[in-house]
Amino acid sequence: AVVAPGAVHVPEWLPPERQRELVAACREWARGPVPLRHTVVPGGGVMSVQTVCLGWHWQPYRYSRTADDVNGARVAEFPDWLAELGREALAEAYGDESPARAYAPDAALINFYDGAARMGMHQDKEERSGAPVVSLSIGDTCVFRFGNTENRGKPYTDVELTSGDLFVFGGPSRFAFHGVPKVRPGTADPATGMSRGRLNLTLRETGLGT
Ligand code: MD5
Ligand code: FE
Repeated sequence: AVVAPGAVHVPEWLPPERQRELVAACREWARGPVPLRHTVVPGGGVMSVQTVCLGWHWQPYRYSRTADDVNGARVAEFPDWLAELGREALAEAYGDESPARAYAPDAALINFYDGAARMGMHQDKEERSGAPVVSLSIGDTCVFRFGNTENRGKPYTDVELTSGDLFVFGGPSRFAFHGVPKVRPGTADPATGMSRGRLNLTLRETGLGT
């Protein structure tokens, strides 16, 4: 479904087998070299979501190779197979005539939401690239709020994201405000590999080079 120009939602795109593979990979990345943690924002606030990064480490509001706000370690490599999955996702969302072949994501943010976690309305502006963001959801269903490019408020559209869903944000939707106002605890099918909570992977081109 095209939610807005450049914003495409593909329900249940990932088969259960691929969901389980991603969950297993995320479990490993969550252990290190930089552990899954609650990000602290400059004002001292602590995000309810827990995050681990690949390729580049995101901290509010910049990217670095090392996790200077956690343990100083260099983040895990962004694997080629995950970039290939990103290209498949773009081809699915936009069709084969899309820039899918040229898509070369070099950073992933992996977010874990427990039943109480939320993400406030924000824009993703740290990347120096207008390339699309690929979002993959696994586990509990959430309410995803897709907003406008002007402000955090209305108009926005609430979309339920369930396990296996793909969402691509490109073109005019790349810099829209968005957030996750609610997770629906206990809605995950354990066959996805998530017995509780919601996992979201976003693939991005940082435009930061090597
Ligand atoms: C999530 N993550 O469900 C979301 C999915 C984040 C974040 O927001 O920053 O880690 S990514 C949704 C997204 C990315 C880029 C643009 C837009 C949405 N958008 O224009 O709506 O954990
Ligand atoms: Fe975001």
